[in-house]
Amino acid sequence: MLTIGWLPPGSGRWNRHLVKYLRNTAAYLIRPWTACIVCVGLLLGTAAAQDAPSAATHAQPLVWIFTGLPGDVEHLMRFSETADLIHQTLQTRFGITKNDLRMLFGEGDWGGHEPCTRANFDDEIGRIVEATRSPDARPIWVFFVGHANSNDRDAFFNIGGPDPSARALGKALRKTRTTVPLVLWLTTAASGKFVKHLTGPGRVVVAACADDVEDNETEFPHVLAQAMAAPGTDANADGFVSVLELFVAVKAGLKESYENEDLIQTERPLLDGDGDGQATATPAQTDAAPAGNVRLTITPNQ
Ligand SMILES: [Ca+2]
Ligand SMILES: [Ca+2]
Repeated sequence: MLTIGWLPPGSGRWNRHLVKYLRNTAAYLIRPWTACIVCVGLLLGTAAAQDAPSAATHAQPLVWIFTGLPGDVEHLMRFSETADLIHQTLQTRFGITKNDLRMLFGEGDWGGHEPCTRANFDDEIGRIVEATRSPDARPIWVFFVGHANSNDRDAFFNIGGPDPSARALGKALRKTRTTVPLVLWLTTAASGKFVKHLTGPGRVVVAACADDVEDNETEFPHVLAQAMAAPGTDANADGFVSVLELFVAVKAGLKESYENEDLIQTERPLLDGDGDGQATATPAQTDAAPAGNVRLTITPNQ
């Protein structure tokens, strides 16, 4: 109760009660505002914690390479060469250890890698989710290489056994922790159709083509493998190769590749770096900045 009752004005007791009354009134008025300020502060703090890159943003990533069914012998040889180059470059140029690198390839036993069957694929996707939830989680890069196809409703990555759909893959990856950077290299045909299912906070998604073109096969994975190995890909010479630098290098490589073959370029890679599902060929700062911040460290002897 905020009252001073009746006392003779000007008496010592009156003054003491007046001071106490004013103090109580001020406390009463300030309390809700203080609570609001604390709440807003906590909300901002939480938002900042969610938006802030994980402490391990620049740690070397864990990497998965999924190469699906390659097709005929000619494609088998080409995809094998490309997947091996990515696999080798990650180890030699970027110092990714074998323990941090998983590759599934085609069918049967090819190059000592486990086959990319549906069961193995699902197991590895489960491991990716688990890895993001580990207390000492590091960034994760995932490469999808091979073939894919689409219909009006969905797209499918061609592997041994039932093909995982873009929708199913998106659902399986929904439990990843968003503070752990996740880079998805969708290098196949129809990859543009995967983007809306796989985009999300903390993710950088690169697709070989838009969702309405190139439903046959892409040059993207082969150009990407070359770019990863090329010294010039570290365009700003800072000792790191970012997703953005790789994306820019692949774009240039594709342009050159199509020009050399005297073909009209139908394959235009897209990047979504801010998780809004809008992937573009010329990323705005909101997409480019996150893609520039996720990177591979070049080992000192390279
Ligand atoms: Ca760089
Ligand atoms: Ca975007």
